[in-house]
Amino acid sequence: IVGGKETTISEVPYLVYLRQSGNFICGGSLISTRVVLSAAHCVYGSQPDDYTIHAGASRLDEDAPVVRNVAMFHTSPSYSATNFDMDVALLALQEAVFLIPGQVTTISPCRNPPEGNSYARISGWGVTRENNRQPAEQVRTAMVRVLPGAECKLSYSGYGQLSDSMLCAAVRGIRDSCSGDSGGPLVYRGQVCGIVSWGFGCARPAFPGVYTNVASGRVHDFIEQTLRRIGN
Ligand code: 4AZ
Repeated sequence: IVGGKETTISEVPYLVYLRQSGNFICGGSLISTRVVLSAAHCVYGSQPDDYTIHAGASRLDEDAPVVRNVAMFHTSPSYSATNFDMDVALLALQEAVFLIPGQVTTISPCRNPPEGNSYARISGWGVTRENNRQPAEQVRTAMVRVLPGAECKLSYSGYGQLSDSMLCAAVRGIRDSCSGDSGGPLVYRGQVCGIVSWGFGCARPAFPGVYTNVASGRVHDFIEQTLRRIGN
């Protein structure tokens, strides 16, 4: 997170992080006790048994109170590793994350996309400057502006097509998600409306962060159908 501030996991209790082979790689959101919503690019080409999900921890350097293995990935068959269309994945956990009140809770996928120019919360352990290499040790958060669709498209005209499965958010030049925040939530009115996906650099005035638009038809259908299929 660029331009944000430190917070604690109790303020964002649905936020988890993913490790692959022991290394921090991405964020995610608990949408039920056994399912994490994240980005397809966080798991693409990898195996579930290389991953662990860490919940209830504010810091990367502490032992998380809840660590779970991943039973299965569900990635949209429409995911494109070239243009990040449909950058959404559901991670089915081997065991439930027990809900300790006030410590770990779930968040629902968004049904209606946030209106342009509304503000939404992003959070994660990603780098605090574009050129940093190390993630933040303590979880961070920022409020960012959801851009009207036309402003989003205009920002990336010349960099290929933005699809209806994407939305843009940032405070241009000041606040943005960045490397390591991928897979984590953009939260509006208590629901997860975006998944950190991609962008050109971080907090550049001309280039907002791009998020998977959870309420868009194709993304919402994929989430609903997958949850029904795996029995949630
Ligand atoms: C990344 O590399 C990344 N500014 C995540 C978010 C953004 C850019 C890059 C958006 O994971």
